[in-house]
Amino acid sequence: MNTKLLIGRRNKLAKGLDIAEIVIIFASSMPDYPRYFLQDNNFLYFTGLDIPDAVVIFKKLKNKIYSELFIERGIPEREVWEGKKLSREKAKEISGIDSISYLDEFERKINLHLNGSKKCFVNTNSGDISEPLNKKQVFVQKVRERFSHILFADISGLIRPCRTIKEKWEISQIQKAIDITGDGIKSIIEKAKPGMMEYELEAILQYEITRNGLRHMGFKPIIAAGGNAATLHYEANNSRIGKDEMVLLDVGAACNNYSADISRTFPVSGKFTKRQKAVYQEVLNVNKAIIKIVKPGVSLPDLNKKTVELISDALVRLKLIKDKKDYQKYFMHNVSHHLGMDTHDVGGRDSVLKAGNVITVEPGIYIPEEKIGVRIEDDILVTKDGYKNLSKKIPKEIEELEI
Ligand SMILES: [Mn+2]
Repeated sequence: MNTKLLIGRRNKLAKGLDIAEIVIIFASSMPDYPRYFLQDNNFLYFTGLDIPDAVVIFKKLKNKIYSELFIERGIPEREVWEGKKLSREKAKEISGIDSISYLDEFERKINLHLNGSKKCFVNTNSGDISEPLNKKQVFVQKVRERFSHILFADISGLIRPCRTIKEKWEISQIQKAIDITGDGIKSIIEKAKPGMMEYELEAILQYEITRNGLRHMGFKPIIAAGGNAATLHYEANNSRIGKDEMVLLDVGAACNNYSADISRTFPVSGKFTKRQKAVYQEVLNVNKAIIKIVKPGVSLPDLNKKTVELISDALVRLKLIKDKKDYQKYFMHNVSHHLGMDTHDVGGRDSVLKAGNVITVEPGIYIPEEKIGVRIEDDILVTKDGYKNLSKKIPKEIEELEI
């Protein structure tokens, strides 16, 4: 990533800030095994740094933004065990931030900055009230005691205008994640056989992703055979796949924290049953119809409304409901969300689309009593005059899924 991009993002952030406002973003901490380190997306977005336990602050000075970064100081005795910490020079080179201090100076320096501030934006990630306070919350608590005049606010509203409009570089990261996810999906469809466990298909996906240079997935993959596909967030992936079952995949690799989010449903034996094909065709038609209406000015609720209309008609045709109002029995989620560094990215459920947004389109029909669940999800870039389907190369036509 080049520093120009990062500087541009920080300048954009400055536009939403007033003098006497300060932004404090904490990096993630290193978790215990078996969880792997995953950087805080806001920290990564504004610094480009993938290191744990750092802090960055932003303040508006006249028309410019002042940035200061706090990183861990390398202690030679510990570095023998843990490896070298990122140097100040290297941190400066990657982030383009000139003022770099060590974390042991954070408390003293932040107090000076806070002295003149009226409002402070922090990425607290408030979380579960039964959990012990995380270090960000401890920080906020301390500052509140010391500076009772400072208002605190969560950072999400401030960063939303930045992160929802994707830069070219970000789109290329999402595209790479999608393409590699697509390779994984194709490989799964090729290798899947009745009698295999769902987690064997997960292993194929993980292998393809790793082999192609990405280290992890953007979210826990859903690999759901037969009736499991009717559980929307089925993540156990530990059932045996039956002979005539379809398998629903809802998966996405992550590239530099940018996630793909793709759903495909295929017949494990290579042939749909008549009923499966009928349901599949209906969902596919809705998927295509909704993608076609994506353009700037259309809102996510507009997409939902149209989806409900189309799915209700389909459910009547499939003889599942008589009254269209009953559609919720077989379709119970939203058709779209923003996609980016977070799989369900910042942007909100009610947003009006703008060029540069990336969203999912994911209609589905779930019939637990028939052990059928179909979802077809594509990732769509909103362009100036319409859309670009970033996942159009991943097979979804009936002929492509049958052998
Ligand atoms: Mn999705």
